[in-house]
Amino acid sequence: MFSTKKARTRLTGVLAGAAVFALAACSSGGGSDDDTADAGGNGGGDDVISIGFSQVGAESGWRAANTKSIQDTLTAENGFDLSFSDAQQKQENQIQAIRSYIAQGVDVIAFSPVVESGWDAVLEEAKDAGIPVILTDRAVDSEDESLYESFIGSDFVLEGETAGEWVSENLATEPINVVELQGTTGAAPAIDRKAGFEEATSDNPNVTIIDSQTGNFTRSEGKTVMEGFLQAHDDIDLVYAHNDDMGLGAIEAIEAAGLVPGEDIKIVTVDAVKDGMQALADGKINFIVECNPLLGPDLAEIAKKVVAGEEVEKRIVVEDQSFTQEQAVEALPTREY
Ligand code: GZL
Repeated sequence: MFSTKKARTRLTGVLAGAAVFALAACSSGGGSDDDTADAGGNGGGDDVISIGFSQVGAESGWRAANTKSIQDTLTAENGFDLSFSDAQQKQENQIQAIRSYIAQGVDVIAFSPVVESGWDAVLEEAKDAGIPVILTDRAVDSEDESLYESFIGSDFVLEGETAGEWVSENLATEPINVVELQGTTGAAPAIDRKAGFEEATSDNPNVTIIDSQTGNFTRSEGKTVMEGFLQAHDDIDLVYAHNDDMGLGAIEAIEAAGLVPGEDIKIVTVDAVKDGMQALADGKINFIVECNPLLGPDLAEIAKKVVAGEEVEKRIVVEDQSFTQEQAVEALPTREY
């Protein structure tokens, strides 16, 4: 269990608070309800949790939904004082943000690491400062699991396997040439979705990945890379895109080339955000594996437990589902994101 700065401060605060209360009781009473008098000195009251969150960026519809879930949940009404930063998909910006939260003396830090590697030094600094860290959405490859309290997110390998199994069973009953739009280079979802898809299709000789390149999880880069694939290959049967946004960019490129997405070239993606589900319902995408972005409530619950010094699970995997075109038509009216 991480003896958090807040937990230690709370004990000190209670003693100090008792002292302050005793003094106030002797005085004319009144006194300010200003929380800055809090022994924790963290700007909020004793019960307010100050949390610093470093977000990857605003690169996709998934990221927008994830940010909304976090900002809608970590509110003052729910007992949080949230400091939020957008790293514009740059690791150096996230490291800078985490250092600023350490300097600020927040009770807890949470972040979605844009890439898996290069975090040990800054996580050591947080640990030395007695500030617990929670990972959301994406994982880090640190050997030292004491550097973070918990990971909350999806199983990206399973997402890739689900996509691959559907392709193998539904499309690769004859030889198919696949082009892959990878997510951000070095990001856990890109590494794992690639591995899962390859694992699930490795026993089907009909599946051949003829090209694979990063589209950085964005619609514009997905379109540009797909334009290159169409220039380089005249026998593409399927696009496997690591997220809806790159798949939507591929649709634009396919249509600009005079081909019909979902028919001439099939498309399988991951996320199941509204725009992707609409394209699936419209027949331009053939199958989508969901990646649930609504991580705010889980993060709030874990943060409260961590700050209270309670044990938490090291890895909390959120449930994902998948959708065919028919299922998308049914699901669209009630989708939250
Ligand atoms: C997955 C998340 C990925 C999404 C993309 O948990 O990290 O990043 O699949 C997003 O849409 O950009």
